[in-house]
Amino acid sequence: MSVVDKNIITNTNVEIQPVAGRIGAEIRGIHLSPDLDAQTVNIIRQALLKYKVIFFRGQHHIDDASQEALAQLLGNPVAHPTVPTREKTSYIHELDSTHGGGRANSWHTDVTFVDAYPKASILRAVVVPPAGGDTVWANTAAAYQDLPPALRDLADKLWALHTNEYDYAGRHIKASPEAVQHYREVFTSTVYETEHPVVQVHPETGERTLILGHFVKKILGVPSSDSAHIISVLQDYITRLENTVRWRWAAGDIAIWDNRATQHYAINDYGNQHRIVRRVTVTGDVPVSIDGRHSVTRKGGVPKPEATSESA
Ligand SMILES: O=C(O)CCC(=O)C(=O)O
Ligand SMILES: [Fe+2]
Repeated sequence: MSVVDKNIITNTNVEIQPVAGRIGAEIRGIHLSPDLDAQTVNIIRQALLKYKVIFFRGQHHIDDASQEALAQLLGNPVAHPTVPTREKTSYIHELDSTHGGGRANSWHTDVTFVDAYPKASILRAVVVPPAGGDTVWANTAAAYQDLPPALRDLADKLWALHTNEYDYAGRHIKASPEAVQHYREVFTSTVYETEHPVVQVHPETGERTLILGHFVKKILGVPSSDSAHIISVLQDYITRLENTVRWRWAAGDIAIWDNRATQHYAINDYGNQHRIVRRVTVTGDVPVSIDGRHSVTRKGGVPKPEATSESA
């Protein structure tokens, strides 16, 4: 039974079916294309803000070029800062399970090692294993609300350093050591370090969301050992199962997530089966803390010394 979201939809055949209780919805009745009318684009934007990750089945007609064009409906596509785009494309970031870096089985928000990290990611399933290879998303706004008031107060004050120096490619992957090493060299060809508030104010919804995930190197202003504990406590609130949605892919599916309000994890449970997904990201704003200060890139980008945080 489908749920029609009356708050979002008026006078269309579009249906929005929540997938889990706190995050994620499947949208039916939209044939994705760069030529979507304004009302449909508005439905997609509203659903993205509300459900934080939205899924479209059966979009077999979308190829690399139309995926890139589709991203333009949400903003300006942006290439990965260090990893080259797929051949003959401007923005496609491919994750192929047989390549180094092709299995993103670690909780993260995309590209948080730069200040204005992407606001949205659009992922298309190209090759899907017969079983396994699902992706899980977690709601970082709900996680913030779940924090007990004392932990919320603490998180509100914290800033963290994010870097691409230790990326997910090196974690639990089945590619050869040479492939992993090569990928790591490419991924960190420019090393970035960026300070983000742990709690940002979402620029569109006004919600408070947590910025953490595997690019975090440390919480600023506390010893490293304390930093690890604090990150782990907050991260546990983000990844509680009640706070997640899991998607069983079929080739031709497209997922779009609000990268400012989610983390995700690609489950690496399909052994040597082949899996390929392709992603386009859309430029985001520089995050703003609850007291109005902006994130700052300290290394690898253009420094903005006027917008300093409490770094230590
Ligand atoms: O492989 C996946 O399902 C997700 C990969 C990923 O982390 C991404 O596309 O940003
Ligand atoms: Fe990702």
